[in-house]
Amino acid sequence: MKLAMIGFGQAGGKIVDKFIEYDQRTGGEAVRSAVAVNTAKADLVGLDYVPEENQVLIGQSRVKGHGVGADNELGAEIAEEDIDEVQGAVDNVPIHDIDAFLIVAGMGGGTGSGGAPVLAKYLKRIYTEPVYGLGVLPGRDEGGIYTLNAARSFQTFVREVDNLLVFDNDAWREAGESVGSGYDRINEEIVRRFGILFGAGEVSRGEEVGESVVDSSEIINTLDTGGVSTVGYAAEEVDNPSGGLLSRFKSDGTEEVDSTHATNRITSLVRKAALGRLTLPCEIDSAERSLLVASGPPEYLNRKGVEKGRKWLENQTGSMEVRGGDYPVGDTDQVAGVVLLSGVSEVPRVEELQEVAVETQDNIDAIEQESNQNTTDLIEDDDGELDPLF
Ligand SMILES: Nc1nc2c(ncn2[C@@H]2O[C@H](COP(=O)(O)OP(=O)(O)OP(=O)(O)O)[C@@H](O)[C@H]2O)c(=O)[nH]1
Ligand SMILES: [Mg+2]
Repeated sequence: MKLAMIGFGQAGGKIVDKFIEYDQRTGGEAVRSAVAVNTAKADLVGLDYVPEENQVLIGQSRVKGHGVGADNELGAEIAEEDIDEVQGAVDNVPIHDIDAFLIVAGMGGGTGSGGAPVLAKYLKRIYTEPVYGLGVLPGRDEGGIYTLNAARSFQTFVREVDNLLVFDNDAWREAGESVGSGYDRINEEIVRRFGILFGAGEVSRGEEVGESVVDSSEIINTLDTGGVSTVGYAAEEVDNPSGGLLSRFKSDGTEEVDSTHATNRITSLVRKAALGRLTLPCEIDSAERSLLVASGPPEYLNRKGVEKGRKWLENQTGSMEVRGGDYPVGDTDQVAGVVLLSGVSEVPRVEELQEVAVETQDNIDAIEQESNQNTTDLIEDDDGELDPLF
């Protein structure tokens, strides 16, 4: 699937940068073009792969290139004011050649969490291609302002995009890890999962064609539920290309992969992917639609494994809308199963954020009421009548 990726804010830019690096490393072609938008100059300078002409510094007159300091209302205002500058970079995207837009942003800060929903709304007005989001939720230990930003921005972002793919930093942090090296590891986990998912559906890359290759329209149909999506992943090392313990010899002396083993491997990887740690933990039977992708050397992929995996996933999710297929990758020694669960509704972390958003709104209302009351008290006469202020 060919994407125009737009990284908004620091996390967004770094993750898009990593996607390009991943594509180059694996020969993938998911990132057709890449744009990075930020209010902080230093964050843009730190990018290695997003081309300089596609790096957009917004809000210069307001924050002088120093970022918005986790003020997501300011982030949203600046995005609205400077949307033409973002459009200038989007003009470089060969729209006829992309299947969708993907806006990537951390939901806890100011620039990405405020700006990403504004950009999504704008792109949807101008273009007919689907606009997806990849939203990164902050860790619970990051503090109140980050949770609050995420709580507010998440709801707006879900509303504006055609589907919001979510990665929850909180489910992926590890004790004792420094923030910097932690993000490097986490970003690697992000691009591996979404890289296989979006890399699928590209048969034009001159690789061997698999038995039932995933088409980008199947990814789009799966994401058509709208709402929130999550991704699972599991992989196993194999000997490539000439087999090992799990292979047998063909009559001409060359080795061949045992197809029963290959089938079982795929179905077990699908189970592990769906039942293991998801990018956003949730009840998998609350998914409306799902898609499974089996990726790896073509010898190790087979239709039967995918079919059995699909049946299993139908049972688990209680949904008939389970799509599936191969993503053959010549140059790898891993077979991987990736499961996309779309339109999930039972997500504890999202419910928690919604509660925070409601509570905060109640607090704001209460404070406003109180200050109105104080103002009223100040200008009320002894007779209880309101006097005009001037
Ligand atoms: N997975 C991941 N998350 C990150 C990374 N950097 C930051 N985050 C998360 O993203 C959230 C937002 O941080 P930034 O992206 O730095 O914020 P910003 O959009 O640049 O906004 P301001 O810095 O406030 O202008 C944080 O709360 C972190 O949870 C990263 O490299 N990877
Ligand atoms: Mg920043």
